[in-house]
Amino acid sequence: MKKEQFIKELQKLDVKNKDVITLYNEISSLAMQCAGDITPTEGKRNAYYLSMEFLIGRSFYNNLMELGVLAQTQKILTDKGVDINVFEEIEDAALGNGGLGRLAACFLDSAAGLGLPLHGYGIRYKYGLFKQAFKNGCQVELPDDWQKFGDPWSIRRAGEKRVIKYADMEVTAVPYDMPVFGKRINRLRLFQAEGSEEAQKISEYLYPADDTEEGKILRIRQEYFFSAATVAELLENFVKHNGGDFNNFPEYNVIQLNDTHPVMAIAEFIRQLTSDYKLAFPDALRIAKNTFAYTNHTVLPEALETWNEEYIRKILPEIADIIVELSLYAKREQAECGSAEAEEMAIYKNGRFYMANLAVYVAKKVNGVAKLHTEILKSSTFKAANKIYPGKFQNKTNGITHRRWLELCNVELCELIDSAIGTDWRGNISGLEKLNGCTEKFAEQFTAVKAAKKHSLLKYIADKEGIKIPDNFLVYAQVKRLHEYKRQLMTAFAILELYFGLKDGTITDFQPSVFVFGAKSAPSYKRAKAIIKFINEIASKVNSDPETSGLLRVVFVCNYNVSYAEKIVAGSDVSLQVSTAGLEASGTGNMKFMMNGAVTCGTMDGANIEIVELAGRHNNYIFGATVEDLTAVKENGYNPADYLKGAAGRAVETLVDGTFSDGGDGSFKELYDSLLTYKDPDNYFVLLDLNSYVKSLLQINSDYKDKKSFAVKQLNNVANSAYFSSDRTIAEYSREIWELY
Ligand code: 26V
Repeated sequence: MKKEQFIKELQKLDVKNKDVITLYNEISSLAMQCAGDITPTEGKRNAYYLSMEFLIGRSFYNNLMELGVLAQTQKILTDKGVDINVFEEIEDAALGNGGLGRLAACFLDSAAGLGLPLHGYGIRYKYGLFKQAFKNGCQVELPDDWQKFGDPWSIRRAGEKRVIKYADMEVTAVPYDMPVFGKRINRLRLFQAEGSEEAQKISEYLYPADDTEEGKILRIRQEYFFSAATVAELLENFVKHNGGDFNNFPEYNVIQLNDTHPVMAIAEFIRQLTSDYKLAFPDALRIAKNTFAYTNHTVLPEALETWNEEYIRKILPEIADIIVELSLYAKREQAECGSAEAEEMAIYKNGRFYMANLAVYVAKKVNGVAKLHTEILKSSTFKAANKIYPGKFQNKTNGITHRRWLELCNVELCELIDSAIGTDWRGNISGLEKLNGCTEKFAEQFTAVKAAKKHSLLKYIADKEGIKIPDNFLVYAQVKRLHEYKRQLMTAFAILELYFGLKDGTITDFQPSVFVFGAKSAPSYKRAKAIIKFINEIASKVNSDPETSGLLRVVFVCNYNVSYAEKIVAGSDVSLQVSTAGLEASGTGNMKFMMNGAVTCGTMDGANIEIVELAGRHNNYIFGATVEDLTAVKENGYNPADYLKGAAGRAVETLVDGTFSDGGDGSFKELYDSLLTYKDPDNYFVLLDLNSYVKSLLQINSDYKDKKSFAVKQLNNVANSAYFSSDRTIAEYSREIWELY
């Protein structure tokens, strides 16, 4: 980056009579011009990250920070009478749904930061994840036309377009390149589908509804579309730069599959090697086995992708043939296994393709995303495969980029850290550990920083949501996708218990507290939507009750996204991570909160376990059943009604006793039934853990009275959060999977 040139040009920029969007585009384009070349270094070893989602968020501030010109840009703009914060009007690029997509963005950032050649490949959706509005407390989805502000951070590469063929149509994949700035510039290449109206649909929506055959086929088209375009490009580049001997392909290329969505790339790789380059199937398979690695991000059975063979055969017959062939090879290799094990590992059974099993069979390495998750993969989800492929499974605990999630979102805390331990930690995040020695000394200053960040958050919430929360409130936050296993409903019940307790005087001496929720529900996920409505009903009641509103408030922020998260993680005191043990693969929000000095109130699940291992259990609040406890509970027969005594019962009954209205759609009764009357009720053990959850929340509330000792707990979390920088995660992938060092 020619920084000086950028600064010079910026100084010359005429800002008069220009609206925010024009200025945004002009300044961003200037940065792009000064950035330099963004083509991967050909001829060398590169790693490629294939992902259906890249949840980049807002690029403007982050890119200027990475380029080292953010502070100067702010100053120059201020001198010209422009407040740099006006660009917050530019909405996020939300080309992802949640943790999986944000992880992909954090990984690209860290690799560039570490100077490692990792490049992203995905889809340039016309519309990102829907924008959320609330109507009578219910979620309504609106299209997210993120490109309406322009897309100055992408370069269209029309010269590198290629045709992707399906049995019934042809589609042109046009690459758009986005630079990823750091010590080196890496590239995120997103393909846009062009051609007929049908063709364009392929890159129109992220996760189009797939409850019909048509929807499922569109999804298969999407997965194949970017996988095929990527594979074709990598093979072509290899021939051009590394000679024609594909045996050497794995020496120069490693392809990481982010969950099962890009697993079709394996079949396509074999198809192109055998059909276009005339290799024998066994050779192509051997090369694939040395090229691909796969990351699993969930153990929920309903989220492990399987496809109806018929659908794939209809639009991609050669791919269907190859998957069947692969399943035969796998079976032969796995012949020594018992029939139950063979069944568990089957790639093709009962007319369906099991994409995770295909990935596990071919990938040279398979990884989980937190210690517990990897253990569950090895001992349960992929038990048989772990037995016959020892050493294939690895753990790579997730991380988050501390540049966006600390340096960008919490300048004030960073300055305090600088004053305590100097600035070296900014170059090497493990330096944060030095803070361990001075947590007592800095507790008061930390309290002041937290108060300032909380003030900005609460002001932002007041402006956006129209709900005013006083600055002295303790902030508990639960922000993440809405899903039953994440148990936002359990938090809702806990709030009701606090509310009733405050009203009837059984809870006294309570520090004023606000619960902040942020979450989108999948559009077709009725129960998750009912939970949103329920929480919004609770918020209206609690916030408008003069008896309690000085002590307890609830806010469900609308359209939670990366930019909102940047404010919430910096301004909160308590991070709620309360998933059913064993079900949250890792979580990454938990890490963002920790790094910004929120204590975790959570279950022994995902990366929470590693968080408390590092920051100390006494500095966090762990409650609820563990994986082992749940195994025992299930064996003994779980009856949720046993846990309805007292306050819990009263909270749960509000679903059906007329306290709240679901607008007449019966959705609250359905939630109630799912907890108490259906077969295998309360699948996620909400009632089992509710009591200990409320106790934990009250303990936090009581501990908060001693501001100093609470701040020490929070600082101990900051001091031990370096491990959760994605720089550490990426260094591990690079050494142990990608062999980039
Ligand atoms: C997808 C679906 C789709 C069908 C309905 C149920 C359901 C449930 C979960 C998912 C999640 C798919 C994968 C995913 O996003 N996993 C997340 O990956 C993060 C990054 O590794 C990790 O931190 C989160 O714990 C994990 O849920």
